[in-house]
Amino acid sequence: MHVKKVRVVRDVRDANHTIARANREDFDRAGVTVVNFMSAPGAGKTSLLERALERLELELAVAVLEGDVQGSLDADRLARFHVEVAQINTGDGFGGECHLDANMVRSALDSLSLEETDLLVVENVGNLVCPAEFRIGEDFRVMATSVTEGEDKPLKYPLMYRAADLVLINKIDLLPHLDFDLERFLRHLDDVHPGVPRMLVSARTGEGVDAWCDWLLRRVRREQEAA
Ligand SMILES: Nc1nc2c(ncn2[C@@H]2O[C@H](COP(=O)(O)OP(=O)(O)O)[C@@H](O)[C@H]2O)c(=O)[nH]1
Ligand SMILES: [Mg+2]
Repeated sequence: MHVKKVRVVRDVRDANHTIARANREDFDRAGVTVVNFMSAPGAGKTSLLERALERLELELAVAVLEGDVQGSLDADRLARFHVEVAQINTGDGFGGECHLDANMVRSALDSLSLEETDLLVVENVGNLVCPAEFRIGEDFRVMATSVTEGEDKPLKYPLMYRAADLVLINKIDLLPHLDFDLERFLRHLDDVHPGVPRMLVSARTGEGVDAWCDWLLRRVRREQEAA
């Protein structure tokens, strides 16, 4: 008797992994580079994205997928740009989850023109734990952390700092007003993710944003050349 082997999806992580792979195949086929942008609530993801889009929208076809528990406040902030914006609310049928997973992202792909997109930025739900546990089919993970959060956060939430391909240290315009010890923070960052690329940035003043844009442009070009 011929017995067919069935791959049993054992748990949520396996299922997420399978869907993330399907997303990745769709992204690769469309030639789009995907960045999963993560941080604690309020670290400045949307502000940094607004700053970056001022330049990137002139150089690339960019799309943004906004993930929030509820509402479209961040998506509304991006309406002034020539970029396609889609919104996922985890409160609508996804149990109000604290992160985006591969299935949620998959459910939004039909509302984006992937074939016409060079760079898709997925702004994840603000949370310092859960988003790092779920791959969505992205090429890179960028984490924003801000100097108002304290130097100890890499030690308390190592997973997200470890998951990041690039760490943006935001709100450096506030350093003169804080007792944040940057050297200490960088030591803690290296304790959990030695040598991870990091950039000092301010969405308020624009400092460091060009370097971040350069990093994104290099990644997009590299993916396009490899295709
Ligand atoms: N001083 C200062 N404030 C910032 C900076 N970036 C963001 N903010 C403020 O921080 C708050 C949260 O920013 P937002 O972009 O919504 O963060 P998100 O929740 O990570 O998307 C807002 O009041 C921003 O104006 C920065 O570089 N410097
Ligand atoms: Mg935001």
